[in-house]
Amino acid sequence: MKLSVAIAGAEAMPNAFVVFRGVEPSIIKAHELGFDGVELALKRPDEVDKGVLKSLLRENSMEVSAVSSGQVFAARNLYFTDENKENRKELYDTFCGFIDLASDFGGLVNIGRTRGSINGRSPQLCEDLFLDMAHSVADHAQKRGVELILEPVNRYEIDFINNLDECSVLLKKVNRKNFTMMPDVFHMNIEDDHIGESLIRNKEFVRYIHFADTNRHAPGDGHMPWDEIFTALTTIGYNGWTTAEILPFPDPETAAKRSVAFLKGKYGSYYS
Ligand code: LER
Ligand code: MN
Repeated sequence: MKLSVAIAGAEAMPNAFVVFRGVEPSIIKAHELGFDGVELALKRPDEVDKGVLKSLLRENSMEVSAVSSGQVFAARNLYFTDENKENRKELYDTFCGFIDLASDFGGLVNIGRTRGSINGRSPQLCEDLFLDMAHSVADHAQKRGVELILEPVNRYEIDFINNLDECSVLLKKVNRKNFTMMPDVFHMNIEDDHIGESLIRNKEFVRYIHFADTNRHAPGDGHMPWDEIFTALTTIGYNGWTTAEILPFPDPETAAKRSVAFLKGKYGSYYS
């Protein structure tokens, strides 16, 4: 099982859930601390220079696990359920850029909060708006050999697709092979009935995982049922990326070191 950490550009908003900022120094730091890869939490596709990224990854034996898009929602207010045509075009272009980037780096693009909310509107209208954009971006991703991964997010951040069961229902309507799911155990702890059972029930779509503890600190620093989670992951034969998407508490380096030590310990017990 491979371990990654979410990082962002130097100008990421204070509320970005990343350990390190500044793409280039973060890759070096993440490698030194024992991660196998980085998840790029980007606002825009041109935030990274592909040539620089490629050599940095090679020099540090690192991979990009995925490109994630939370900042597109948080910093640019672009989302799949928006009715405004110009905004939809800007979002589509942004996702096509992320997909093109992911075709060289990692092959996966996340859709978290940027799916948007319902916010008092017709749920059917919002679902139709989501599906329309989902199909458009999936078509572009298909041409580039890239996959999209939809992340259930807790009710305090968004009111549309909060748990894995709801996500699976929607993914069946999307009905594209390159459109699956990114569970995040922080959100599952709030929304899903039992984390292990839900992972097993929705296993057909589980493609990538975000890890944090219940307080969104480093794994091991809260009361997340990690043994239930690892038992479920081994039961479903999950062997993909696990990405620490955590708050930099008490400081970025300590949070990163604790994540690596705790998770590598669990990988040793469950995957050797
Ligand atoms: C936000 O809480 C989160 O988990 C992100 O990965 C989704 O945008
Ligand atoms: Mn997440």
